[in-house]
Amino acid sequence: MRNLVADLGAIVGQGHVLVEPDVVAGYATDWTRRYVGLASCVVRPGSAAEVAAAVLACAEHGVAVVPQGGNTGLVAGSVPAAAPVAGGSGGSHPLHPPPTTRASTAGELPVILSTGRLTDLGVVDRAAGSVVAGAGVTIAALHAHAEAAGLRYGVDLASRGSATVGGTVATNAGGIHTIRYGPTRAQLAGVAAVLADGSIVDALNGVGNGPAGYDLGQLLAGSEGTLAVITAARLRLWPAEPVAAVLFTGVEGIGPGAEFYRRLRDRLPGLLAAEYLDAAGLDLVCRVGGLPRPLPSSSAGYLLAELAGPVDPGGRSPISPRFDLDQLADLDLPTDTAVATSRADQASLWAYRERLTEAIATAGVPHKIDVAIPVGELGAFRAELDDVVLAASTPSAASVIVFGHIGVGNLHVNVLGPDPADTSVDDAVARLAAAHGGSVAAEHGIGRAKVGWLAWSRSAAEISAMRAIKAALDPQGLLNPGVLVPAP
Ligand code: FAD
Ligand code: 2HG
Ligand code: ZN
Repeated sequence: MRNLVADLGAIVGQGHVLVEPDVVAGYATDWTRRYVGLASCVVRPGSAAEVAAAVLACAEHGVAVVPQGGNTGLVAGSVPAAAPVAGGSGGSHPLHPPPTTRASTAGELPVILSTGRLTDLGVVDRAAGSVVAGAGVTIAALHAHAEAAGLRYGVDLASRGSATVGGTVATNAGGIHTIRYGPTRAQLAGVAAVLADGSIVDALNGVGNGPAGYDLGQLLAGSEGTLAVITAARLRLWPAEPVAAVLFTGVEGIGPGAEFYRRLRDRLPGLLAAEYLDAAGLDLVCRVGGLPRPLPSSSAGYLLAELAGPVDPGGRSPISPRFDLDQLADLDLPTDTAVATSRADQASLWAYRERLTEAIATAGVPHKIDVAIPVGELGAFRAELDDVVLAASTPSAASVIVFGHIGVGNLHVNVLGPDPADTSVDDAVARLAAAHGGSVAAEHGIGRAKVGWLAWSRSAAEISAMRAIKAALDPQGLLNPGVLVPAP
């Protein structure tokens, strides 16, 4: 391992190979603190050529590589396993390793390859409506860059300050604007990446990954670091749509919330976001965040909708609230619905939804089960959920918080209470999702946490095709072993 560290230092400069145990442990611990992995070091290449040389050096030493962007992933895909995983598959659910594991396996530990220095942002190509961004560019930086050119990037998420272009492509991230622009996959106009053998593929020229033949960029979307290290992406940009209003209203649970969403969608073509949170989530975010209650009344659930509107022709304000407020009159909204038209008021309403993940994290180490449920099944799924959690939880005093992107059925079930190492409740909720015709993973990916569940929502033929692709592109199984692809 000392040789590999020296080799990596010769490629990227010694200062960009981090070996200090506390520093490495920080990179090897996931955002939720539920997954604590083991790594030998962290390498921070500054260019695609350095990524290629670093991957090749690891391959020569037979050492696995875990690509990492902002480390905001929620399924343990961005951190190594707690014990080395052999040969590119496997899927244990390792949590909190005993200290002895660290010493006894140190020679085989993976290298975390951080993309934090790949932050080049190209000039916006207005003709094509796209921009090339380095894998380490944060989504917040990308938004600011697009906005400065009068355009918008279609994927947005509360982790925007840390989540990166590479990480969001690798997870095919969704987020709050998926109903309008689609997930990250839909924004991709090309990628550059380093394959497991150190070769560089580059399709950033604006004609995609080749109009004919296999589309490598689309293959890498959702590949979670198991097929290549993405070094940059060409991303589509959309015409900027000013936000006219954000509304926040009570609904009688997620089933009625889905019905209300359908009415909004049918009547308001400018719907940018439709988000749901249940009463437990609102209570928690108000308590932890010190936020005032948004509405005088209480409900079983709450729906937040963001509406695009035209620029004010009078030029007095950048947006024209009247446009959407008139349309809202037909919707039979509860009288105490909050409607925000100024940027500051809109941000205040968004805070109830966007600060929820952090609020949950302050309350404990959550079990996060991100599932996709057919929109028509949301009510039935929710009706069974509490009993399923209760039956699977030890101790039985678990608290359940449900929220998510209601328009696309991406639901985030968060459970606080059961021991982080106990996966019974996770398994039970994922099975319930599959029983309702849903998917065990919506937008966060499979990672290590869900690899044992893949067969509940993907066919044997699909999984065997995934294994074949993995084996063809990464025959030594060096890229993120144990993530996404289940062991045969
Ligand atoms: P990381 O966490 O570093 O990595 C995620 C995966 O991508 C890992 O498997 C890793 O190996 C791989 N990877 C990273 N970079 C590369 C690369 N360059 N090449 C190849 N593989 C790579 N997700 C959503 O989809 N929608 C949301 O609304 C959303 N909101 C969130 C809010 C909060 C507060 C938090 C903490 C997380 C949220 N997430 C959300 C989850 C997370 O932000 C996304 O999964 C995001 O895409 C991860 O990006 P990252 O750069 O942090 O990637
Ligand atoms: C969101 O939509 C994220 O806010 C995070 O996907 C979900 O915390 C979660 O479970
Ligand atoms: Zn989400």
